[in-house]
Amino acid sequence: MLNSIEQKVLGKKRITTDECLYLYENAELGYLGKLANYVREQKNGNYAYFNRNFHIEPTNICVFDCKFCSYSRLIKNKEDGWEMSEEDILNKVRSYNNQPITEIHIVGGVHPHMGLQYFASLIKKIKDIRPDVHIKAFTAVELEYMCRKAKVSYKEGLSILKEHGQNSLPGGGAEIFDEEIREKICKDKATTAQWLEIHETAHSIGMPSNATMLYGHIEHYMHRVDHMNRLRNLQDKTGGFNTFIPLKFRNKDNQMSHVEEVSVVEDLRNYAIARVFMDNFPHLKAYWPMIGRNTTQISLSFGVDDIDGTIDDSTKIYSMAGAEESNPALSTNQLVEMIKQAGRTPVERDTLYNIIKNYDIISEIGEEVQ
Ligand code: V47
Ligand code: SF4
Repeated sequence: MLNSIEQKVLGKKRITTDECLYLYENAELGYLGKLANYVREQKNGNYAYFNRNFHIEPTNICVFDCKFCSYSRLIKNKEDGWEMSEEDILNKVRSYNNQPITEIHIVGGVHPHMGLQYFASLIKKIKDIRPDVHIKAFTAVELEYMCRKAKVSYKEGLSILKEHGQNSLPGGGAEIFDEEIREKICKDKATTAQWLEIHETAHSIGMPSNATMLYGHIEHYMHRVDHMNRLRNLQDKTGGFNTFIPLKFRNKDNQMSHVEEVSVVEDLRNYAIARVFMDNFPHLKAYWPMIGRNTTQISLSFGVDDIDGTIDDSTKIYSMAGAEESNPALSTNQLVEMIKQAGRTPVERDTLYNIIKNYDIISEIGEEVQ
């Protein structure tokens, strides 16, 4: 079977869900790396993308209680959590006024008092300060809650946010689509069908999005295959996804701390299989604050072509869950060096993968990298 899978991949043919499961169960790391690297280089050459962004997490107070989440504080334990005021948020945006960031990533807990109108007006105010910046905001879980509370359809809710300046959706909240596993780790929040419908609706009104998969907890390989297959099918229909982002489950300080984390070998195998299976996703992202700088560098040889952004110490989701990066921030210079050391060409992109700077060309013509 490995031989026929290899022939398909080299012939740019799609592999089936059974073949994907076979790879998870049987293929060793070196073999997978070779296949994934072939696909990666066909799609993205030697480029390794990053962007200049920062995160705003308006609150970690959440009406839901996902078992893997180390970050949220239930509304009943409100005093342990944080809530940024609108002025705090706008001041944070103003603090980047002289910096060439291209993206603001806004996600947080699902707060019962921060609704659609509040966020729409917030986005408008952010855009008034930085009209040039792309706003990637709100997971499908936050959007489902906002629309339900505001009694509007997903299309109406998303259109309001779009009119106020929101450009795209991040990929969070997908977790694992299998309904039985979802019931065990994050019951009550947006269902699989709702997550997929919200992304489909966003694509239909011209808002692209990303997709994630939380892996390495109580799911089995077949659940990862099922998850990626549902995304691949939706992408066939809409073409609206930019990037697939596998997220490794981290076990510190959450209700699933007894579940052991998977190995780095498993992380790399997972990236490689995702790259081979998700043939209609243009990009595969390793989110560096989650897996650390070393694994991120190696992932660039296992299918990954994007390592997210400078982030500037502005997210707590992973440090609170035990990720290597306790204060995630890398200067552009550090990201560029990290990529070069891995033998790839550093390319700064915007959210939609338009090239802003190719750092190989720039260093060849002697321009200073800042
Ligand atoms: O949906 C929460 C994950 C996600 C843990 O679109 C955890 O560019 C591991 O989706 N261990 C939110 N993961 C973050 C997210 C994201 C991040 C970076 C870039 C983009 C993008 C999207 O974080 C949640 C959940 O799957 N998460 N807790 C944990 N203990
Ligand atoms: Fe809330 Fe998101 Fe954490 Fe779930 S993962 S508890 S929805 S913040």
